[in-house]
Amino acid sequence: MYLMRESWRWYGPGDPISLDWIRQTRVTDIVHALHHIPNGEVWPVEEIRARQKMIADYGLVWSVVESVPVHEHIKTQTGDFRRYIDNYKQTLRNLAECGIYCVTYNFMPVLDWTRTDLDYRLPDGSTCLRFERAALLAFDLFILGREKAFEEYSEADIAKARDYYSKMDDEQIHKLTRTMIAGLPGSEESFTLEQFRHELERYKDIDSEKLRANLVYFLREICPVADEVGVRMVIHPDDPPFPILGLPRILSTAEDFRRLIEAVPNWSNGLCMCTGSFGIRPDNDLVAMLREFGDRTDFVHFRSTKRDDEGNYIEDTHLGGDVDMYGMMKALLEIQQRRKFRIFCRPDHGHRMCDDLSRKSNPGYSLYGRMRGIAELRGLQMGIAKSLF
Ligand code: DNO
Repeated sequence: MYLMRESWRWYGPGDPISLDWIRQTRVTDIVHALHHIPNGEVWPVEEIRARQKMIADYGLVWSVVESVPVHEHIKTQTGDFRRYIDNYKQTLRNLAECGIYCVTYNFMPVLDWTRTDLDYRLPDGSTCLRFERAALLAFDLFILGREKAFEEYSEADIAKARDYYSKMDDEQIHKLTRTMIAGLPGSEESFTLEQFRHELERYKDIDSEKLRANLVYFLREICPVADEVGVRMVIHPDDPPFPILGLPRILSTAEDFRRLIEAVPNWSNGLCMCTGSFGIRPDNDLVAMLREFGDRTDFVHFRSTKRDDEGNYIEDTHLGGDVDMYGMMKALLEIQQRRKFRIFCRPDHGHRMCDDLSRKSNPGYSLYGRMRGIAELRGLQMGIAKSLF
């Protein structure tokens, strides 16, 4: 019987959730990145090894990189993008030399993941991350003031956003702005409004087809190297999986990934199955995606969202929400038995609950919330595995 390997994302020595605590969750593997190295530069072997040692001192193994960030110049194919691609290849070689073979990345323009509320209170007193469409629109139309936005939304939407905005005080405006563009954990960029407008400008002539072409170009460059050194590149889906702020999207559906592997069939071209991101769209059949792409799925983010009919969603408990976690776990375990080659999984964002509420931690990356998640998932995995295999 082969189980998936349970991992935990650790942000490094500054993470309030220490390796000492992480090992008490009984996960075996660590998901990590060298966040101190500027985006686009090579990750030196010595630095990778130093982190591996720090992690190994706690009996844990750094198995997955999340992420080696893709420089904006690569996404837009401007400036120094060739140098950044060469650096990326070298980083992959260095990681493989250190025995790390699973690398997550995303190809989302300007912003990594986006939410409008990082501390939404649930009836039981815990808090979760939330995406509220009216808040996004209010930001886009009235705070950012993106001109084109007025052509993109319906009259009714604009009216709703205007109403939302008119009820905000300065502090709320400031908070929403920070939430949107100051960089959530894992994203390597943080902007002021002015800088952000400038970044958006770079994408004015880049639609999703162009962005997809740039991704294919990037993968055709790096995948031969990744194949050679045995690194699986697992792309993280767009989060949220629809266009925001006029920016193009390229990995929101099964069809998007299908197109990507048709264009770049290399072994190293893999997928990070983020159940929370893909799960936001009711037209994504997650279990079917696993059945189709299971052989390329080396890394899983377990998280469940609960959506309403107005385009809003909250991040629910790991077994709650809209995602069929039982179906996902069962499909993954079947794939795992066939492949044998270990699939890594981690509890993605957790609620802030109990002592989390008095501790500062990275939004989504609380201790107890994620620990509740991994405990529930561990039981689910064990229960299914024992009854099936
Ligand atoms: C958020 C994460 C993302 C993810 C990157 C992968 O919690 O899911 O920041 O790590 O998009 O490149």
